[in-house]
Amino acid sequence: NAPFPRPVTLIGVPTDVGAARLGAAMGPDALRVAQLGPALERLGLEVEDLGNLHGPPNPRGERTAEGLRNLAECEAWNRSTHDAVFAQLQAGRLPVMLGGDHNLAIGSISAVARHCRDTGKRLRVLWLDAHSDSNTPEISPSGNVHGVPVASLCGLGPPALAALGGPGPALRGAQMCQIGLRSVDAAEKRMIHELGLEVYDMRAIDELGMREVMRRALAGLEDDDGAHLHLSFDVDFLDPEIAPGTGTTVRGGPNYREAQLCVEMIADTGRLASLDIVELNPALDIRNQTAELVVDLVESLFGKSTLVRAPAPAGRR
Ligand code: 6HN
Ligand code: MN
Ligand code: MN
Ligand code: MN
Repeated sequence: NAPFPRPVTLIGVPTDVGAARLGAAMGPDALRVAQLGPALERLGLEVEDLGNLHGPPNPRGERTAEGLRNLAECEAWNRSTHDAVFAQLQAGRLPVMLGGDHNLAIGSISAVARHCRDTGKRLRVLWLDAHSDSNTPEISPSGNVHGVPVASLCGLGPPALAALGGPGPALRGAQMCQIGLRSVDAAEKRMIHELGLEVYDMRAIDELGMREVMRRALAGLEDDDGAHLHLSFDVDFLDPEIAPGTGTTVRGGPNYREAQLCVEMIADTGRLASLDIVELNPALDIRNQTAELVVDLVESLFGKSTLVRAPAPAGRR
């Protein structure tokens, strides 16, 4: 598994302060019960589990004047996440966030963006999700922070989140590619265009097939050794028939084979350098099957394949 020489650090982020329902805070331990660390070690990777970050409990607050719920708690969780991720990247390791709800992506991706600025790397973010998570507080129908991380990373919304990694937006919309969308709020549709995100929704996957969608989404990465690929993997990307253990399921997602091809093609680029696994909710799962599925997919993401893989012929890139 030559593409992943760097060691992996697992970072538990047991929070549900950005979510609509309780339970995602148990996600990190469900992934440990499903043997995520040993699975990566079997692939020849060196793995260290830092345990869980600490942060405030969920006050289950109402929306405040800022338009969001639990903003102070989300800020605290994201500060710890940012610092932990930045330290691991500086140490030359590949951080894997065990979430936790998707609000934690503000902390992790702002840290990745800061690291890329410091080291002159080109950052590409892949966002696998049923949702776009591009609301601002003004247009959010729920006030839940897991619905606003993308706009926050692009500099919109309260500075507590939007300027978490320092002044100025962490990200330009064009650096992010979203795949699997099938539930986008009315005003959020316009925001996707304003931010300039590259989006492949379920209709694009139906029409083009997962292979062509991923070929487009990953174009150029394989040949760019100065690229840093961050994957933010929301478990609700997957079809709820195979992944019931998450709080905001939407029917009609990628099936098992499509999901496998998606992560296998990411592995083939050899550029994966940081990863969020978010929105796993064990309280809604059936015998930890969603956590086990995620571990299976993460193995493929880190290069597990059925056959010995020959180098891709030049024409296939
Ligand atoms: N997630 N668009 C909805 C909202 O409340 O803003 C749902 C967001 C879901 C967020 O799944 O990470
Ligand atoms: Mn690096
Ligand atoms: Mn989602
Ligand atoms: Mn999400």
